[in-house]
Amino acid sequence: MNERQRLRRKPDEETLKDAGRIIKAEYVTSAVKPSQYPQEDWTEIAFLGRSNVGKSSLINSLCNHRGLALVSGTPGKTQTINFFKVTSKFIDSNKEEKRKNWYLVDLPGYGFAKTNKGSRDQWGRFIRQYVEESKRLRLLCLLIDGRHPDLPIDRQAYEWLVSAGIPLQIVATKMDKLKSSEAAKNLRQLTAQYPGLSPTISYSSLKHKGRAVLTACVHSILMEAEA
Ligand SMILES: Nc1nc2c(ncn2[C@@H]2O[C@H](COP(=O)(O)OP(=O)(O)OP(=O)(O)O)[C@@H](O)[C@H]2O)c(=O)[nH]1
Ligand SMILES: [Mg+2]
Repeated sequence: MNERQRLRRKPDEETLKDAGRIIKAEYVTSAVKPSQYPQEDWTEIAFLGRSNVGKSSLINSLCNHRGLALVSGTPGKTQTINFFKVTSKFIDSNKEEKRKNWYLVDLPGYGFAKTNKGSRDQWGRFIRQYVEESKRLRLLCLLIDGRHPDLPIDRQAYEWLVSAGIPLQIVATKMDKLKSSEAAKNLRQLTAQYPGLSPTISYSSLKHKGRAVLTACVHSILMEAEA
């Protein structure tokens, strides 16, 4: 784990209050190779996780935009790298209001059992190429189902991303499905086994819980990118 990936503190109330909000989000393009990536020089923040982990739901919840990313009952829906232009409004370190455009990058999910070997290899190539070639990727949010904190496939993804040197934030999804004692235990486990920029963020897209904390995390990266 390098300096950019080190564990930080959980944001306090003051930070959350000034965290700002996402005021606009729209789909821009889908890509399967670098020549198709959009060209604007905006910070990119990517979202990745096992297929069906709740990635599209979380993107819609975070951006407060139902229908932005396609939610489905059939795993393996997202097969391309999808770029969304997002506009955020937040208070910067000088207490001034700022608007900033960035790309939210929706990466195809991994571990879909029915995917054949050809598609799995293609998945690896897409992601590897994106992660290794994108010059503007500043944070990758790795989504892990809060009910299943120790799946080997998530460990593999985590270890590969750490070795690729990308700053990571772990986000536990579908937390509304857990009792509070189990939720606390699984969050502790996730933070201990998968260190990231800050402790694992607990998220429920159904209840929009965790949105302020994740927004604060994303906006702190945008502010840093500006500095
Ligand atoms: N209860 C609950 N259900 C959720 C939550 N997030 C997602 N789901 C459900 O989980 C299923 C998969 O959600 P998606 O958001 O499509 O998951 P995905 O990771 O984008 O899936 P693929 O793109 O197909 O790999 C859907 O039936 C969602 O309604 C959540 O926070 N709480
Ligand atoms: Mg999806």
